[in-house]
Amino acid sequence: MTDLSELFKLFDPTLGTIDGLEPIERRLVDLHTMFSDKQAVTAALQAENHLIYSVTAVQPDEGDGALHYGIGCIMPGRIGDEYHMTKGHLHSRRAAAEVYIGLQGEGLMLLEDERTGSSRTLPLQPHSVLYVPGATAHRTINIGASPLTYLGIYPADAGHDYGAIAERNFRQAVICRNGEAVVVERSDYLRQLERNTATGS
Ligand code: PAN
Ligand code: ZN
Repeated sequence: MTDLSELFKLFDPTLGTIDGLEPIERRLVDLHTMFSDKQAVTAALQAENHLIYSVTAVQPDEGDGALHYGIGCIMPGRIGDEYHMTKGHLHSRRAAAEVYIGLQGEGLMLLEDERTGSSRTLPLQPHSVLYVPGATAHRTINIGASPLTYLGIYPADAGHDYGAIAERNFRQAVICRNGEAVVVERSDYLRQLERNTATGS
């Protein structure tokens, strides 16, 4: 029988924390390879290995039909023009879907279908519920000026596969252009960064 304390938790939608549980912190050094602007990564790391996001996971039960969930909190900010984001992953059990619920702040979710390579971007904000289908790489991005917090609920046996994304990254990137968040092809963004370096702009 699952312990009563596992059945009920209090969470703070502003801080993105769950009472009594220690968050896992992801700092710039943990995902520096994911951001495209390498000069900006180096400059930011020289200043501080700052917190990008934290996640607190709850695993109340295991086995067939059981659920796990987590609360995430992504700090506002950018590395170069690219907004703070999560590492992103596929579920090890590819069929496992997930539900995201926006709690606070202004965000986006980047979904990339592993089978077709096609991408979709959905808004993640308070009062929104997002369904992430199976076999879909997912990354959360804070495009606002305050922390972005959300809940994610997934099958207990989903598992987290970070390998594929760590190797190839998402095909699209979310960057700031003229004060607006825009979704661009990462390859185009990388070419633009190379041109800027070559021309010294
Ligand atoms: C979420 C994520 C959370 C952090 O709970 O784990 O947003 O992102 P990364 O796991 O990519 O670092 C989830 O999707 N769980 O399955
Ligand atoms: Zn997930």
